[in-house]
Amino acid sequence: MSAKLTTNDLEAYWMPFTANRQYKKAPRLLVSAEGTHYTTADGRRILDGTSGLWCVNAGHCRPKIVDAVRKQVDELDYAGSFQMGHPKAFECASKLVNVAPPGFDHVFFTNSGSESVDTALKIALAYHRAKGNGTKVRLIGRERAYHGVNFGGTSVGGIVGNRKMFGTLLSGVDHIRHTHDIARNAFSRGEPEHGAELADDLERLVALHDASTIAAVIVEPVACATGVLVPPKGYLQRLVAICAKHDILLIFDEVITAFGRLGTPFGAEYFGVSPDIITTAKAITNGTIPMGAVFVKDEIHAAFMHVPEDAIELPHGYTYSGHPVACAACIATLELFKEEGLLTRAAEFAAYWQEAVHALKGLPYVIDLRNIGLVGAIEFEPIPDAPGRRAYSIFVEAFNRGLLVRATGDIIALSPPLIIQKQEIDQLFAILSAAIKIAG
Ligand code: PXG
Ligand code: PLP
Repeated sequence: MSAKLTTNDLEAYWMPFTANRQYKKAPRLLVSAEGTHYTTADGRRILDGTSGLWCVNAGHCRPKIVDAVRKQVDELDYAGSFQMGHPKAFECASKLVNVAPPGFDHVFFTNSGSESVDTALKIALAYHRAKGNGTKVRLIGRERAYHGVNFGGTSVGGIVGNRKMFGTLLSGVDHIRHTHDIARNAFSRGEPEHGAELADDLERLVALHDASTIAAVIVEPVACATGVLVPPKGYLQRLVAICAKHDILLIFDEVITAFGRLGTPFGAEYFGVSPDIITTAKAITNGTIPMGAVFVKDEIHAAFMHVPEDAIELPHGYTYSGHPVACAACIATLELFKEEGLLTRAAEFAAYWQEAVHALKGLPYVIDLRNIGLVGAIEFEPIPDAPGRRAYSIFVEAFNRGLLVRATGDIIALSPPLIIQKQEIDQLFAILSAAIKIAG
């Protein structure tokens, strides 16, 4: 083995979504975690203001989940899911449909949000074909959307920087407008007042392409990764109605909003609407083991069940779909969520959280503050000709002061573990406002 391959060599690892050369000059290394805090390689405690990457909803290294994983690895390390099964996958699916909104009676397992999205898009296409509507082949996303990084998710995604390097992507994809409107909605508390009519942009695409060619629309109920765009009041309701009118499936990408982030078990429930398919991942195992799940309504599942009994209804799946260790982690996570009331806990803290977010008003370069559930965002005026640099500097300053936040463009996003205490919320905002004053 080459001598340069030591553990201190940062070179070999090509890090995802990272400025690799900049990072490796001043690495930020996390070595352990517990509850709401990480510990760095140099022994500093860091308050986790982002639940990892929006996934550690119950806090870090919870013994119940750790024990379940340990026991499972020891008992059944791996079992395939193609024409085979193991009990925990069935138990896990049953427990998941019990926490899902009414009507979502079937679960397809994946290993990530990106895989959940591509799975959902494929199910939508195959569903229409199974119903005899094989011309419904177009997929509609939304500007500024993040649906992961696989080809399907990149295609329906709407973040230019994530798309432009990768060719023409899927054909037959179009996008409706995003809902961000600082001019009318800056400093909104929860859902903004203005913009429900932006849902009508789907009617524009229906007029252009014809409903007979459109299979599905995919949206994040709250577009988190792009910088927390909260849907205007009435927007999602309008989108649901337009989809129903034209027999277009509505996919809610709840990779972030599922499992309590908004104060309800799923985001669909927060907004009182019911889509046709829901994609999840992340907090499904509290981030402990990779896993994703696609929830479908009975009507969709049933459409696949008309082929002969010995035919495979959906030729799709992953080597690790329903992995035993992921299923064990998921079951323990759902039990922990239930024991501690975590799927609704954000609702108890949302008002306190909202006040804390909006108390940042007036700090330098802050042009918008947004919040919903236990999610917050601070948008900054960009440095001329250096987009993203201001938020990045604040992120680094906050980290040096003991707080992990997420910078995306010139927006700082916040999403602490749902177990956070009020005093830790105060601490989070004290560090953040100091970082904004110094680095902003
Ligand atoms: N859909 C949505 C709505 C997401 O937020 C994915 C799909 C993809 O999931 P995977 O597991 O394949 O990464 C996501 C992921 C950020 C950030 O900085 C957001 C995500 C991932 C990493 C960072 O906000 N969202
Ligand atoms: N590529 C090759 C050559 C494979 O054999 C497989 C799975 O068998 C895959 C890709 C897909 O891998 P996964 O099922 O882990 O997504």
